[in-house]
Amino acid sequence: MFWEKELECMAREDLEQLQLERLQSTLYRVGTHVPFYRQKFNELKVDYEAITSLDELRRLPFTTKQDLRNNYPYGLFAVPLRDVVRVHSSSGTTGMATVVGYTRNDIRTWSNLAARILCSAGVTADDVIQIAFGYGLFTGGFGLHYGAERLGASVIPISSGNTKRQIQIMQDFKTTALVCTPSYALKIADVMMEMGINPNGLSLRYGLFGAEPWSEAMRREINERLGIIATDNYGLSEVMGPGVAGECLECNGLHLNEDHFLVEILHPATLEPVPPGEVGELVITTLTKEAFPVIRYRTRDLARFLPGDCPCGRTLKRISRIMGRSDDMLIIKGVNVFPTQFESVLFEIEGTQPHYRIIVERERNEDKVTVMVEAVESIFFDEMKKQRALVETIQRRLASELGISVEVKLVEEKTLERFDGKGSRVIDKREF
Ligand code: DLL
Repeated sequence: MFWEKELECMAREDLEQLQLERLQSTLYRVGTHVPFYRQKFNELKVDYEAITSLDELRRLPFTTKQDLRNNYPYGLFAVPLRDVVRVHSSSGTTGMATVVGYTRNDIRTWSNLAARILCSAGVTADDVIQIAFGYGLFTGGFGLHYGAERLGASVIPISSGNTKRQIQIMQDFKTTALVCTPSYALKIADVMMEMGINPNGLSLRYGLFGAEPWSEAMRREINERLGIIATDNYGLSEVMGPGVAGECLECNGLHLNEDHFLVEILHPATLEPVPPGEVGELVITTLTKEAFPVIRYRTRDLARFLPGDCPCGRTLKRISRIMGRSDDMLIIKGVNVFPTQFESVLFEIEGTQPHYRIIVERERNEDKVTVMVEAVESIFFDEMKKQRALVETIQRRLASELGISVEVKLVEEKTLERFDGKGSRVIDKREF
């Protein structure tokens, strides 16, 4: 099922021609309207009007989060405020927030791309879609809301939180698609169990999750517990919000909306392209944004291009799940690991619940990692031997798959805090 088949299934040659034309007009837009870019182009002696191939993208300057902060709040806008109909702000998980703006056309494009994401993940005009992302400065709620309306689905703009009410509404309004963070989907599944509600008795069929890293193991868990098909979708406010990339029902990587975004995958240190199929940092250039175009924005998000064609027929390139942000990577005793790698191991072990925390400390000049994980209730009534065996299994699996030794603490069910929005499962107490 396609939203814009002629664009989603374009021949590569035609797509590249479209990208080049759009890149040229974006460069003109920022070169003439944004002093920051005009200055950067001058410094690097880039004549943006002479860019005639996509390969020349590599000559263009990067944009970083710091550049956005230096130009807070409106310095990078390419249109006067009079033409801006909406502002949003990044969640500011890693420091001061940044502000982004949209023209009326930008909102139209965004709604269209969000509709494209929803449609490829199975949602149609016949669906009742519950949007449990926060509405506000965060782009998740409004972005997917406008997309769902554009698609013609019936939208329940419930926002996040108040989980029991979410479930009540899901039951009463016969919700067929749930949109939120994967962490919140798990919380909803937990609370549903507590309320004695069987998800099979609901109308829920699809779940579209994003805004934070998650693992294949977590997808399986959510699919089983809610009885749905869960897909992943990716975006960031600096570039637009949700709608940058999303999975189709093949559930095998996220199609990039390449007609609106040029995506490079670069080595985070050398900033050279990584060899095909290797993991690197996504660097994104917007091709159609009017109010807030960005050139080579360094997202810090790590992923790889997936090879091969997708059986769905879309020709838009796919990326893997986002493994994490380069700033989330933990270096433990010199080994690089991402929280999602812990998650993949923990979710596979019988006797544990999908709730955990990773605590990193420094003791006598050595990194020490403690993993707190919720265990099924029965284990605490069993002999100590069983608890010990579970702890040892977790330690062994983490050691063999991540190459680090950790302490494991089993905690009772429901002792770790749940998340309504983006989860944060790492507590790093080391001082650098
Ligand atoms: O999280 C936009 C969004 C809303 C995407 C709803 C999808 C659904 P920000 O608050 O600016 O925007 O945060 C962006 O979140 O750089 C990634 O690190 C992370 N992120 C977003 N989607 C995913 C995903 C929204 N599917 C930051 N997988 C990004 C992993 C994700 N990380």
